[in-house]
Amino acid sequence: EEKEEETCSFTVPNYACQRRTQLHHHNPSLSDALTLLAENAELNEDDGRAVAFRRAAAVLKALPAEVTSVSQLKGLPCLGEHSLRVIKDVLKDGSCSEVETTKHSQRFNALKVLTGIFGVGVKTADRWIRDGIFNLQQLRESQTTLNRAQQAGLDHYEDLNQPVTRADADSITEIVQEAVSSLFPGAQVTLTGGFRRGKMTGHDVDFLLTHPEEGREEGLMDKVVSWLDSQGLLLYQKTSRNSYLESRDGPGRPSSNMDRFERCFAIFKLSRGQTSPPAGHQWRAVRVDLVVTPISQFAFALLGWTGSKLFERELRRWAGHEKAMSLSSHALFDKTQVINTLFREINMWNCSNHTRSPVSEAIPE
Ligand code: DCP
Ligand code: MG
Repeated sequence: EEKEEETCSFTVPNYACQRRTQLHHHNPSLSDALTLLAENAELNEDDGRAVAFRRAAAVLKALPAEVTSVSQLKGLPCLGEHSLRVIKDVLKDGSCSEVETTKHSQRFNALKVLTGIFGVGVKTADRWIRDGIFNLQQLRESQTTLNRAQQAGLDHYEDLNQPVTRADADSITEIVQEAVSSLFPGAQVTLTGGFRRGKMTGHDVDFLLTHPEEGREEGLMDKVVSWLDSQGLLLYQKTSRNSYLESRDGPGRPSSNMDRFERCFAIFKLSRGQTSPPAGHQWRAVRVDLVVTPISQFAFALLGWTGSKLFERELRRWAGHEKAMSLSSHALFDKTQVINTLFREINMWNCSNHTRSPVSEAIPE
């Protein structure tokens, strides 16, 4: 009887957004191995493979006990041949040669260090590697021209690759809160991202700003950013405006991963007293994202910005495949109704112009 229990297999729902996943779980060595391969795939712009490894890692994180044999995984979703091979190796030898080779490869490490610079993506990092630049020292010594973001990223590399603590996040929340409520009474600040999920550390601090009256959020970002800047609290900032209505994937087509809210990518200068910078330092640099949303889209923005990235991706996939709905950080659409509305509009246009006979609706309501 005991033996049967030992080899008893697990079941988990198909989509990550249907599962409860704890930060601390039973299979860290397996999920770490798969996550490293996902990271490597991302650094090599192989998104399909990256998502497959991320999904496999997420399944292992959701299991109620430690896996001791691959036979327990029979019938679980998201575990492809490649992931199963990695799992089998780790269970048998404690490590997987593909993971070890990747972990020690020059290209993987160079890509990690270079994309670890704020403002540097995989394309830039890959170009630098082809130019013989593999680390920060080589980058500093080279004649490479950096843009403003990359220069700030390189200047504050140490700080920005140091985890942001909950205390840092709280200090920054206070600062942003103070700025917003003195400049825009009634406007609201909400901490999102990993800290909203209860994580104790993160790579940045994410905020949503809104105003309970639609339209009153206009001008909020400019004022807040100017105030923060005038107080000497910003080491870097770049603000992009809201482009939702004019975008190709605008209201009816929320397809792209990136949302289109007005957004500020900033690097805060957080002083001693506000938090605990490294010993001997008076302040530390912290990455902060500020996003402004009209109240009518706030719920979707809050859901979309709480993460994790895989959770959001899976929630959208579930909405699309299982509910025929389209979810973004801006809105939730019933796809059948959107299509029918389109057909109705075409018919109205055709009939009023007497050009064609009506087309039928695609999906009966
Ligand atoms: N997000 C998104 N699409 C974007 C930007 C963000 O879906 N273009 C969502 C998913 C993220 C959340 O917003 O979980 C915040 O982004 P972060 O990159 O800051 O991720 P986390 O806050 O989850 O992680 P960390 O703790 O490392 O900051
Ligand atoms: Mg974050």
